[in-house]
Amino acid sequence: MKLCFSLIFFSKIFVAANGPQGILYPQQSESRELFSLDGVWTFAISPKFDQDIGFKNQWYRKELKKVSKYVIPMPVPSSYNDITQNATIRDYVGWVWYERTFFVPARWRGEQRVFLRFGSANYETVVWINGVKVTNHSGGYLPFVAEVTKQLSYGSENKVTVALNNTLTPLTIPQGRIVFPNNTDRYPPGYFIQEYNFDFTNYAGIHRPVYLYTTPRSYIDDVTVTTETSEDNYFGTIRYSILCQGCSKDAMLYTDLLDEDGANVASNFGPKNKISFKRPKLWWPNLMHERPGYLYTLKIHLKDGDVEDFYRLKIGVRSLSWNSSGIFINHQKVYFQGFGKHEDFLIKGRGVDYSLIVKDFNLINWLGANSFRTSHYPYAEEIMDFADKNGIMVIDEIPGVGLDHFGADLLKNHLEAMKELIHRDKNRPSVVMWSIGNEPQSQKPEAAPYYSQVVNFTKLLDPTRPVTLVLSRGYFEDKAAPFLDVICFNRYYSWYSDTGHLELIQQQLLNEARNWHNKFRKPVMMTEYGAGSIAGFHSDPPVVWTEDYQTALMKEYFKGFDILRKEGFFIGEMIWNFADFGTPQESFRPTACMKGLFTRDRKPKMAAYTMRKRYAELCEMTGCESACPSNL
Ligand code: BDP
Repeated sequence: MKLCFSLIFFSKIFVAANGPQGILYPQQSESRELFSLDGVWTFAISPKFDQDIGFKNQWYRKELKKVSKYVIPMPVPSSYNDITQNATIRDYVGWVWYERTFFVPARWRGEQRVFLRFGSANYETVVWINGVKVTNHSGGYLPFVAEVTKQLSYGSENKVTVALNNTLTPLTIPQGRIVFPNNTDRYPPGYFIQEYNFDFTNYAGIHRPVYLYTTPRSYIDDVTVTTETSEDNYFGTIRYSILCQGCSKDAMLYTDLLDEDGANVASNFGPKNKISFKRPKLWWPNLMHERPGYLYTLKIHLKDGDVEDFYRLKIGVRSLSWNSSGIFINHQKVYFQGFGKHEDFLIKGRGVDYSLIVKDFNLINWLGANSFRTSHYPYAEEIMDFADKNGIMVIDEIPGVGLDHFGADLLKNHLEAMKELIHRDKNRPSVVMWSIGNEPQSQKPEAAPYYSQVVNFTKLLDPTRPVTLVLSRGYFEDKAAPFLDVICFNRYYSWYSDTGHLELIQQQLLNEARNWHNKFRKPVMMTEYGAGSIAGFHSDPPVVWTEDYQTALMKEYFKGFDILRKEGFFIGEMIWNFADFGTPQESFRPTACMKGLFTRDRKPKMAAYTMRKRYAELCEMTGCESACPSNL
């Protein structure tokens, strides 16, 4: 393959100014070591009415078992809610404490830097190493990292302590509030409840892997990659910029582009450069090509005097563009066929679990889907890796669910979460759209300046992807749509409105989708529709909560979608939800939200078979014929 060097060979190396800025996924390499701190940690909750006791009494300087009467084992990663038989722990709101010990090899002393990285912990987190605070983080769904080189004891035992608080307030993303009822006849003194504007369990805990990893003193701190293809897809271009930490001005960076077999396709050097080459193997979405999800490896080699660092980043080469009627990948129009999901499972709640990830991607392929939305928060990097590899397009959503008032302080936190999300996922080919939230009260006048700022900020950080916000207010009142590239809307015709009247679905769907497009002249897609069903409930003619009703409802939507798709502006359908998922206790929910195609433990309902057939037929109509499932 021909190699094309750009003109910026000798541009100055980028040296990060104030400590680590990157949040690259930790990995082993010729120059890096990686230790997992996952396993069983020690856990304690704070006494309900003395929430600050752990801070006042400096629990992080002691052993938890010596300061708390009730110390139990707790798996990491996992939510803590469903692990015990204790309802107080399940429903706990406030500060909980985690602790574990670990050894650090003596060989790490000296020339290495050591970092401690959490994939996520919900929501407010403070971390100490050997009693010394090393970092804190707000937000439940994104990674954070601290350099701990100086706090560790080498060749001996160390202790990490984590204090974590799941309380949601009007200023957190997502919002919540603590409500103290004032009727003392009915509630004991100090009684309060946590309320929030969403229906999924606010699982809490250390939800994603915890790693300790090393880098050399000078190291590759961050990489940003964008790709494009020529109009005929004959040329691919990869642009990259690399941030180096601790590097001298003479440090050199080299890059090799490797194909999936490890063969070198192109090489280049410099901190900011481009690689252009002929006949790239493109990253295609599932169903748009026989070989979806092709990934290259960008191997980065830093040489700073006698220090060397190596980092390998998986990248997909694809172009992404959009206009008023569609989104295009590699210059071909995309039709989304997928669903909203949740990170949710029995016992572990929202904890990362590879068996569930692999199972879910098997089911995604079995269904013949090409996309999902990370409703209603960023999913684990381990899940996103599978989306990249499988060619599953992702609408990557921030946890801004159900926002109902829009002040400057909230905006600050929203922008920070956006920044962290883009920082984490900017290089993923699967991410084809940013979603800046779900179902806000976007009819409020304050929503206009608020969302215009979130959109501008998002575009400033990443101009290469379209931005959406998932809407539920009417097209006639919504104030956020003018700022968006794509209109996503959620509706539950014949479920929450006109319950039982399946005959109204088509009319309502057609009118509303057309009105969104006519008013705003943007591509439109439906990001939620559906009905609850309890597996095993049946009736003919169908009634609500039966599997029959759920499938009958879906078929009415399908008829509407087919009409809309032919009108050119309607770009996708995502059912709510992939699987049933846990909710807080509510009298109208039988332990979970039951709108899944699968039960919570991944057994197919009738709806799953109906969807599988639908997506196979859709593929025949919109996808690449030879990529469609043939065995139905
Ligand atoms: C929608 C929300 C989604 C809910 C769904 C429902 O976006 O999170 O689970 O309603 O009620 O409004 O099932």
